[in-house]
Parts: sequence; C-alpha cells; structure tokens
Amino acid sequence: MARALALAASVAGRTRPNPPVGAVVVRDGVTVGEGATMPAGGPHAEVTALSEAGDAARGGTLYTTLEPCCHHGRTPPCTDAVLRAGITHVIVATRDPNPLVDGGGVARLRDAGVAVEVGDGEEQARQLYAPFAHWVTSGRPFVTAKYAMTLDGRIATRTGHSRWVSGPEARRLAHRWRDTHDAILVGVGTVIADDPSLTTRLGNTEREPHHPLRIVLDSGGRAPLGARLFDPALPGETWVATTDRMSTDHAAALFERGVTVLTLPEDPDGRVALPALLDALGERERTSLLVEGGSAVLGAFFAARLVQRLRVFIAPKIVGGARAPGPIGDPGIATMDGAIAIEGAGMDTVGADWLIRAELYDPWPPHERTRDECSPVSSKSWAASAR
Ligand code: AOF
Ligand code: ZN
Repeated sequence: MARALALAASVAGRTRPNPPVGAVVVRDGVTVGEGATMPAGGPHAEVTALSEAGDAARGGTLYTTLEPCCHHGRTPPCTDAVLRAGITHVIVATRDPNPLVDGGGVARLRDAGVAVEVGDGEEQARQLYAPFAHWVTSGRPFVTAKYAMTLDGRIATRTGHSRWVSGPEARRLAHRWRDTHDAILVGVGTVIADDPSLTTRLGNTEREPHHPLRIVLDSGGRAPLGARLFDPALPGETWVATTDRMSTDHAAALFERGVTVLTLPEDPDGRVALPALLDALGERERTSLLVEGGSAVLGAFFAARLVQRLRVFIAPKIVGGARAPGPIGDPGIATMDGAIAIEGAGMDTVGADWLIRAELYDPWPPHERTRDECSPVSSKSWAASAR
C-alpha cells in the first residue's frame, strides 16, 4: 500500500476532477503491475496496473488507494476489470466518497466472491482525497488558506515590505502545494503590491511542475495590464474574476493577453461574490483552491466561512508596528466568543519556521451510508441532478 500511496501522490494535481489513485498488483509476493490515475477520460489506476500485469494478475492481490469504481463515468467500471483479470484479493485504503460509488465498488467485488479489506493506509488516503470528497459532494472546490506571518502576527512590515517572511524551506513547501492544487487565488491588492507570477517552481531535482489555474479577484479592474500574471508567456492559465464594474476596454485588453475574464455577481460590498466564484470553479471541475492572500481576500473567505483547510507558516522574527498588516483583514470578529475555533491543529518545523496545519471542516465525516450495490445512474445524470 505504501507503493500505491506513492503512485497516487505522484499524480496529485494532474487528474482533475478525478481523485489521484495508485494501484499495485502483487502475485506470489512479486509486483506484477502498477498504475496511477491518468488525466480525466484516461484509464483509472487499477486498469493500468491490471493491464500491465496481464495473465499474471490471475489469483493475485490488488492494492488500491481508493475503492474501485463500479459506475460508468467517462470510463467503464474498474470492478469489471478486476473481475475479468481474476484478482482474488483487493486491499483498499479508503472508500470512494463519490455518492455514485461510496461502498458500491466494495459490495460488487464481494458479491462476486473477491476478498476485500478496507482501511490499510486510510489516514493518508483521506488527507489525499479530502478535496475530491468536498467537490464531489458540494460541487465547490476545497479551499486551503495559506499565509506566512511573523511571530507578532504580521505579513509585511509597516512599509508593506514582505520579501520574505518565511525561509527557503517553507517557500519550497509552498511550491509543492501549488503543484498539487487545481487553482490558486490572490486579490488585486497582492498583484499591485507584490506582482507575483504564481507559477510552480519545484527546483531542478523534482518532477515537471504542474501550474495551477491562476485566479485574480479584481472586482473593479484595478490590476495593471503590465502585471507578470498577465504575461502571455506564463505557463498555464490565468483568469480574472470580476464584476460588471470592470470596463469593457480593460476586459478586452486582458482577453488580448490570453486571460479569461469571468464576470460574476457582486456581494453587498460590491466585491466578487465568493460563493458564485466557487460554484463557477466547481462547475469547471476545479476540485481544490489554494488562497494565498492578501489579507482582504483571506478576510472575505473567513468571514464567509468558506475555508476548509489552514496552512500557516510562523517565522521566528518580530517586526512590530501598529499599521503593519496581519493575515486576515476586515471585517474581523467583534468579540472573542465569536472567534472561529480551530480544533486539532498540528505543528511541524520547516527550516527555521513553524508550520501550523488545521482542518476547519471534515468534508467526509465517517458515516454508515455504505452502498450495498452499485448506483444505476451515470456520472452525467447524477451531476445534472445535483445542481
Ligand atoms: C477508480 N480508480 O483511478 C479513479 C477513480 O469518469 P470516470 O470514469 O473517469 O470516473 C471518475 C470517477 O471514478 C471519480 O469521480 C471517482 O469516483 C472515481 N475515481 N476510481 O476506481 C481511479 N480516479
Ligand atoms: Zn475506476
């Protein structure tokens, strides 16, 4: 299962909207086939592993990080491929949170006489599939809020200087998060202040980077056309999420640079309505969104309670200053009893910095709602009825 989880991690960020799965076929103690999920429409992990194994799969064991699917989506059910291959044991890390599967794959295999065990590597698998679980059940991307602050809670000095708060190890880890996300978002204030490129840089020792879809929240069209983000030479895509307040000339100039302009409803303060943005991203099959700031944007996401996961670097340094900004902007909470409570946070050290990790919401609480048969509906008709 460790090998299957490593295969799954190797394709994280590259399979949307499908969850990244790893599968290994073992026969008489020898690995005879391996696979990882291909981009949507391509074969699932199990199918690749089974076809690599060929006849050697007969009587063998399949390790898979996610329950084999039993429905007809873009591809046929993996359970059929498992049965055809003559596999007699299946070890699954966790059940598929997709309501079309959700236990139906395990039930289908057991009905056919295959011995199925669920739970080996479950904790790691649940971490990996939290974004997919959230998207497939809510239709919106799973939101991770990320920021780096000093020990006195500042994300920049009083002059706005912010390069860098955290050290090189923390910044490298942040690039690995970009690598596994479907989309990344900043506000127009960050574009004006920092002129970021928001690409993924993994260093030359690792794999080919995946560049998430870059999104700028810019309700009035203030981001300068010369910003790095609008350079047509950048790898991957850039979108500007805006409202009717952006002038048509500005929208046309962005379009000319290859930028997609997404015009969305306004919230009562005249900013882009975040629920509408998340719905639009979910419909376009973006399952995970990394929100990198600045404080106005993080404030809006927290105020609307739209954050699922928190990743905070704390640098052992102090800058002070009553006007030096903190990570979460207006409006803020009035009294301590209204504070957003963070439970079960964990801490690691990353270089000289601390990393606080917390889950604000479990998209996939343990539940007994296990299907005892496969769903008769196809993904398409289910997705249509869910909206
Ligand atoms: C698996 N193995 O490697 C993955 C699975 O449209 P399709 O046919 O590609 O099916 C997508 C669904 O299959 C997806 O929503 C999830 O429930 C499951 N993903 N299942 O057996 C895999 N990626
Ligand atoms: Zn499948």
